[in-house]
Amino acid sequence: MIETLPDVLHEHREPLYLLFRHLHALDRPILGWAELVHQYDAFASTPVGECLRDTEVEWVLRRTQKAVAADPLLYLAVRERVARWRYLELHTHEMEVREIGVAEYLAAKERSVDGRGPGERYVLEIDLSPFERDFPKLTKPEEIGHGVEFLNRHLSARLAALGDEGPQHLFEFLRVHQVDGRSLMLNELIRNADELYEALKKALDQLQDAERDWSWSLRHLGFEPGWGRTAQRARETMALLLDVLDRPDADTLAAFLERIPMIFSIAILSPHGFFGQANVLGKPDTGGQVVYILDQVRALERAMHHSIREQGLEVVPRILVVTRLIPEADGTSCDQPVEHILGTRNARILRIPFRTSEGEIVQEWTSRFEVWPYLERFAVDAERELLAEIGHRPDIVVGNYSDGNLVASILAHRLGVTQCNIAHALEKTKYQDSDLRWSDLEEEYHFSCQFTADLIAMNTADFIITSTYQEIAGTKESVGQYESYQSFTLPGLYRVVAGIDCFDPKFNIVSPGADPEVFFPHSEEWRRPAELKDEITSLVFGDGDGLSRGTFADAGKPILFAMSRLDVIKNMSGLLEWYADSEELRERTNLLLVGGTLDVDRSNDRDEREQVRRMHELMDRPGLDSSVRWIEMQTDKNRVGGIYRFVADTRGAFVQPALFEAFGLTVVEAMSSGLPVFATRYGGPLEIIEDGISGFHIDTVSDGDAAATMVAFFRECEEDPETWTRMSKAAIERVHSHYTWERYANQLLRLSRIYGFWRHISSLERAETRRYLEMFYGLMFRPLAKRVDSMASGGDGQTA
Ligand code: UDP
Ligand code: LCN
Repeated sequence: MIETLPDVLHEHREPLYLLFRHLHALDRPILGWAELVHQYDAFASTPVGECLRDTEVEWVLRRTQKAVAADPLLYLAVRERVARWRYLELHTHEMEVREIGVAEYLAAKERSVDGRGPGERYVLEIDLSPFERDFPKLTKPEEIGHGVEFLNRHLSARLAALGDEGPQHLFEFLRVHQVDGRSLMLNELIRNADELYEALKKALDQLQDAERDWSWSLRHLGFEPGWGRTAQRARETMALLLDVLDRPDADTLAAFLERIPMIFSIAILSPHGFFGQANVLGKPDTGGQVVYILDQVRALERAMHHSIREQGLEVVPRILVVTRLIPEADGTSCDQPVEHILGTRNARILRIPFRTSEGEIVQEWTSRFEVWPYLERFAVDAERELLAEIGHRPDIVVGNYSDGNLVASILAHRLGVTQCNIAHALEKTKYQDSDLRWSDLEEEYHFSCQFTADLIAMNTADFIITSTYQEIAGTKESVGQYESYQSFTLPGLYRVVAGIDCFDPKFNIVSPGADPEVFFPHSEEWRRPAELKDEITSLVFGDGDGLSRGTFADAGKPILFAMSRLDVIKNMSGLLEWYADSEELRERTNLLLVGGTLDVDRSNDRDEREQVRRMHELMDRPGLDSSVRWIEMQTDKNRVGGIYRFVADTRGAFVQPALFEAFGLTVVEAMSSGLPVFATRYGGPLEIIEDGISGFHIDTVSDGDAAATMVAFFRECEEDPETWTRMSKAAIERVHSHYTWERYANQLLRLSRIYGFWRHISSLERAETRRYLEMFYGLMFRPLAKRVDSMASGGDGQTA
C-alpha cells in the first residue's frame, strides 16, 4: 500500500490538500491514532473528501499511530501490522512522500518539542539491533509470545548443524548440574560425548531388567541421580537423551530438557510497595503484583516438589521473595526481615531496607516512582542476604515490575544465573506521550529512570513472561506495552532507534490465575463459611461506621461491584460518574465500590488523595448516598472472595472501569466466582473476556457506552433470567480453561530449563550486549537515579 502512495497523492491532490491543511490548522504538533482516524472519517464523509474512501491514503492513515505536524511537512509513524513500523515524510504542498528511517522520524518528534532544527543537537542514539544481527527471530505476528516453541526448533536445528560438536555441547551442559555441592546426572567417569553415548547404551541395558523397588546404581557407569525416580522414568530420560544425541529434533530436545534437574531454588524480586500477607492489599502500589507473587510461589513450590521427586531427588525447593523492609510498616508485617509464606513448606519473604547514600535506613513507604536511587544498594544487600539464606546462588532470578526487573538484572549478572522478567504493568503506555513529555512529568513520575531501567532489564533478561499477547504486541489498533520500547525518544536525553523487538523469542505468554481456594463459584454453597456471609451482609448493607459512605435504600436490587486501588488509571470515579448519569442504571442496580480510604488525610499517596476527593465530590450529588455504597479497601482476601460471591447471589455483576489495565486479576477473580464482568477494553481484559460470551468489553474512554452496555444486560436479565446464569457459567468455564496457577507453574519451570540451556550455549554471543548495557546503566541510569534523590531533597535535579 505504501509503495503506491505517491500515485494516490497526485491523483487526489485537491481533497488531500484540504485534509492536510485541516490537520495542520488543528495546531497540534502531535496527533494520535484516534484523533487522526476521527479527523479522517469526518473529512471523508464530506462530498469533497468522499473520493478518499478505500484508497491507499485511508489505509495509511488508519494505521498511523502518531503523526507529527510541522507545516508543510507531516511525519507519519505507520504500524503496517502488529509490531511492524514504517515512517513517512509527507510534503503536504508538493504532495510528495518519502520513506524515512526511524531516527529521522524521532528527530521530527523531538523538534516538535524543542523547536531545534536538524544538526542543532547531538543526540545519544540507543540501538541494540547490531548485537542481535545473528540472533534467531520469529517472523509471524501470530508466533509472538510463543518464543519457547520457536527456540526449541532453533536449538535442535543448531545442534544438528554443529555435527559432532552438538553432542559435546550437550555433554558440557549436563556436566554442570549440581545441588548442594553434589553432582547430578553425570560424574567424572564420563569425559566426553562419545563416552556419554556408550555409557547411556549400557545403562539402558541395565535398566531394562531393573526391579520395581530399584535404587540408584549407575554410578559405576558415570551416572549420578537426577534421571528419574523409578527405573522406568530414568530409562525414558536416558532414551530421550540418546535420541537427541543421535538426531536432535525439536520435540525430543524439549522433552529431554524438561526433565533436567536444574531448578531447586528461585529468588523473586519485588522491591516496591507493601509486600506482605495481611493488611496490605489496596494500599498504594500494593495490589495484583503481591497477590500474583504469593499465588505464584505456592504453585511453583508445589510444581518444584513434584518435579524434583520425579527426578528421583530428595531436595527441598527454596523460594525466596525479596522485597523492601519498611520500618514504618503501617499495621503490616513489612518491618519484619523474614516471614514464612503461608501455604508453603519452605518459602519465605526476605525484607531488606532501602538505604540512603549515607547508609541510613529509609523509614517510610516510598512511591514506586521514587525507588530508583535505592536499587543498586538494595541489589548488593539482597545478593548477600540471599546467599546467606540459601547457602548458594539461586538457580533463577525472577524480577517483577520495573524496579524488581532492574535488580534481577544486576543480580543475575553478578551471580551468573538465568534472569526472568515479569512486567505486571509497564507505565509507558498508560500515560499519553509519556516519552515525549518526560521532562514535564519528571518531577511526579521520574519516567526517565523507569524507561531506562526497563530498557536495560528487558534486554538482559533471558526470558520474559507476560500475562497476555497484547502486553507484548498490542492489538490491531493499539501498540503493545513492550512494543512501545521498540523506538521512542526522551528529548534532551536520548533517542532509542531499536530498543526491544517483539519478535524476539524471549517473550512467552504465561497467564496467571486466581487462588481456587479463595475465589470459587457462588453456587458452591457447601464451601461458603456462614460467618463470612453474616460479616459481609453487614459490610454491604450495614450503617455508616466511618469506613463506608452511603447506604442502599432498596436492598433488593442486583449489585454492581467494583474494587481496586484508588489510582487515577483505575477510574473508579469514572464508574461512579457513569452510574450517577444513568437514571436507568440507578433504577435497576445498586453500586458497591471498594477501594482506598475515605479520609483523605489518611493517605500519603498523591494519586489516591486526588481520587478520594473526587469520589466524595461525586457522592455529594443528590440521591447517590442511597444507591451507592463506598467501602474502604479490603485487605483480607477471604473476605474479598466472599464479597464477589455475595454480589453474585444478588445476580449482580463486577465492573472493571480502568482507563487501562495491564492484566486485571480482579477480572479473573470475579469470573471465578461466577460474576458477569464488564471490563475495560483497554488492556488485558480484552483478551481474558470473550465479549458477550464470558463477560463484556466496555469502552471506558468514550462516555456513555459503558453504562448503556450494563443497562442492556440488566434489561435482558429481567426478560430472561437465564441470560445471567449463562454468562456466569461461561465466565467460570473461561477461567478454568485458561487461567490457572497450576498450568502457570509448570510452564514457568519448563521455560526456566529451556532458556537456561539456551543461555548456556549462547553465553558468548551475549557478552557484547551486556557490555553495552552496563555502559548505559553506569552513564545514564545511575546519574538519573541520583537526580531523583536530589529532587526529593529540594535540589534542582541537575545531573552532575
Ligand atoms: N484487592 C483487595 N482489596 C482491595 C483492592 C484490591 O484485596 O481493596 C486485590 C484484588 O482482589 C486483586 C488485587 O488486589 O487480587 C488487584 O489486582 P489487579 O490485577 O486487579 O490490579 P492491580 O492493583 O495489580 O493494578
Ligand atoms: C499489575 C497490574 O496493574 C495488573 O493489571 C495486573 O493484573 C497485576 O499487576 C498482576 O500482574
